[in-house]
Amino acid sequence: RHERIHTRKSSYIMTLKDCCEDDDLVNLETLDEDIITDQLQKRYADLQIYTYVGDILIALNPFQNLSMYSPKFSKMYHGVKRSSNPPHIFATADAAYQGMVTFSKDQCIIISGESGAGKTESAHLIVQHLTFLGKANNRTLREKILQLNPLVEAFGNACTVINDNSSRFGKYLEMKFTPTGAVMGAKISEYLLEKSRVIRQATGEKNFHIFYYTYAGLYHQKKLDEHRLPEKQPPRYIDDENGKVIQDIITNKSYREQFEAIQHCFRIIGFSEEEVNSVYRILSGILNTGNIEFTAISSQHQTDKSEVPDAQALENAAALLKIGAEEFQEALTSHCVVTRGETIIRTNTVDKAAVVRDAMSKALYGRLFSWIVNRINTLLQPDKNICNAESGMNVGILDIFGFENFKKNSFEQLCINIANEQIQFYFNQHIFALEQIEYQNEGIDAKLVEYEDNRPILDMFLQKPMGLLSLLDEESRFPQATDQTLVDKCEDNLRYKYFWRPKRLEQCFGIQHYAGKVLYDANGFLEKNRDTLPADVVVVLRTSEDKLLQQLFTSPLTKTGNLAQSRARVTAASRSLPPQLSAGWIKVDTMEVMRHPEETTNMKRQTVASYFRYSLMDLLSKMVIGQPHFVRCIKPNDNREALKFSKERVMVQLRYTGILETVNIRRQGYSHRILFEEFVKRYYYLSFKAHQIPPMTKESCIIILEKARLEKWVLGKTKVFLKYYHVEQLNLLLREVIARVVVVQASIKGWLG
Ligand code: AOV
Ligand code: MG
Repeated sequence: RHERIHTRKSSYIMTLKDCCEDDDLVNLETLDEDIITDQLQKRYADLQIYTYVGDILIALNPFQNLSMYSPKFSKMYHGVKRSSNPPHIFATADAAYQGMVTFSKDQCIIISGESGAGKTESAHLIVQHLTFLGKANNRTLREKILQLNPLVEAFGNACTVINDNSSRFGKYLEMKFTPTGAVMGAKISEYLLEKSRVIRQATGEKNFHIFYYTYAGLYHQKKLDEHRLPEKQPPRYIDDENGKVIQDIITNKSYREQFEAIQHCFRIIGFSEEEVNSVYRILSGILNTGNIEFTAISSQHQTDKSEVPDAQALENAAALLKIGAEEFQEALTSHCVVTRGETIIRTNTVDKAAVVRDAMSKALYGRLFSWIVNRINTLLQPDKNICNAESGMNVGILDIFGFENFKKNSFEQLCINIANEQIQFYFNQHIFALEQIEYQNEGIDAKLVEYEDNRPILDMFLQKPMGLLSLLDEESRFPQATDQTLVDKCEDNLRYKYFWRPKRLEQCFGIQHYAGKVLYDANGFLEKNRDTLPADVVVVLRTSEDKLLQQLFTSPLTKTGNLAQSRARVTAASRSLPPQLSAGWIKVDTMEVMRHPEETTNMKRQTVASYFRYSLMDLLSKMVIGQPHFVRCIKPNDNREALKFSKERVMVQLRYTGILETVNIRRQGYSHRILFEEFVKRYYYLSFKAHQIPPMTKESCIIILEKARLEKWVLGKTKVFLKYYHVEQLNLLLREVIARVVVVQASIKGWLG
């Protein structure tokens, strides 16, 4: 099946005609949805899972392992023209890398697609190829970078009904390079971990992978006792309908192997043994915390008091978290209120105590996750002796949780889907809006391509003060508000065709997302948005004798980085955009003071929704500074079956991602638009002598373009308009010329002795 890949030789001197017509949808003679889908289907049957639309890559999930990702393939796709080889994810990684080195510009690879479409796998393959290209002569660094995704994903991914390895957080991974393109470090930013999974999972779903791996590992190391984990009765947080979780953990070899793999990741990346042991203890502490139960003490006067009837779980948790059991119990069953300078202790009802317990587990896990990410970032920081931060460049890889539509959708799905909505908007801006505005400004005659603009939907969510997230925040501030009043409020205020309320379902509302209709159940929205962690619990956790745990609750959380920096990035990015766009580009209020939702002391409370806004802004601010490359993952069927191509499912995805329109604009349009001056600076070598810098004019551009024998380029008022393959050809020529110069210089040196 991969014959073609093996037989097609890669060569610098091939022309565009070598390109197999089928590889790029832009070459299709007639265009409609059916033809595009048929073409993809035909290719899929041949296991050609990748297809181009100009410079955009479509990736169909093969649902089987393909032998096309070995180092041999990395070599094959290194620095060659796209058309020399069949489409491949390595070619996209390569284009980003070459773009970074040639133009000294940051790059960003945006991978999108619905849940289970293959984003995370694609991200891994990109990292693999970039590590290869980055010539990490330091083997340890290479290994560290390769271990970083598996480690973070063990903590941030879980089995859902759609995907056994579903990302439950958004991840932006920046690989850092020296100006000559040697990899020197990496940095991860994490977005919106679905913490609620720690305490509860939907039917057929699981907790985060790491709980099962750890359980299996501790079992085989005979350390379950030490971690107060039972061999029979599963802890509540990982128990399921069958009650056979532990049996599964013990017998399933893969859990144990995964544990070994994670141990390896920790070691290679550079975590200390003490740190890793703390991590396992905290995880076991969380599982034991989940087993703490409460009953009501009813006396004549008080019915709202709770106690812990069986102290075992409480003592276990306290021992693992290295806190006092009594103080712990106090913090769960009561809370301090300060009124008029006086501190009063109020008791918690059984329900309230259970909520506090779960809030603590979520906070523990969330902070542990952030700590791991931060620690990785510290350990993978570029060595200052090799390159200072300013002269380095990076390729960012975005892999978020894909669009989700379950039978029951909650607050988490809403956030996930809004994030996807924002990524789609970014894609549209880049592919359609920006490009067409430039044609107009530059006086270039091009037919306008119509596309589905999802900005109104984003407005409905993000606008202030009447967007859905603002309304949610407003309701979250009222103690009397309920999930029902929230839905009422939305219905009264959101006058959009994208919002509706189903008749017989009380607490539900529907949203017409770009990727389809989703019905949300508002039950629990307010509580999830408030995400409160009582100060009493924080106080107790701060007394922990575990160094790591103490640190989790004392040092301020620097989650996604420095606000001032991201604000500066946004401002800089919006300046470089045409005014029509920059206003709506970053839709969040950059002046908001951002704190972690759990940092409740003194200041006005930060909700999940407002933190989410901030995260989105921060993410976009990172993305907009780089040259984007898009990978569109498509799920060929819903049964995860190899070789099964459901035409309807694919068609729907092609439609909502606007592929037909993308093909159209890529066919007519010019994906690269370079200022005359920049163009001359970059390419004058091709037709002028090195010391003979020509004037930075349109005329010089023409001389260069003609010398390179390119056709079909266009000149605007200030810019050269090029197709992606023009740029490819120019870069190859440039590299050849530079190589010749180097050879000549070397020989001159030789002659002179
Ligand atoms: P996702 O990241 O897009 O979903 P994944 O990357 O986790 O999806 O892919 C889902 C599954 O599809 C993987 O676990 C693999 O089994 C298979 N798969 C995907 N790409 C490939 C490939 N190139 N080769 C072989 N198998 C593949 V989510 O994270 O759920 O949105 O939140
Ligand atoms: Mg994923």
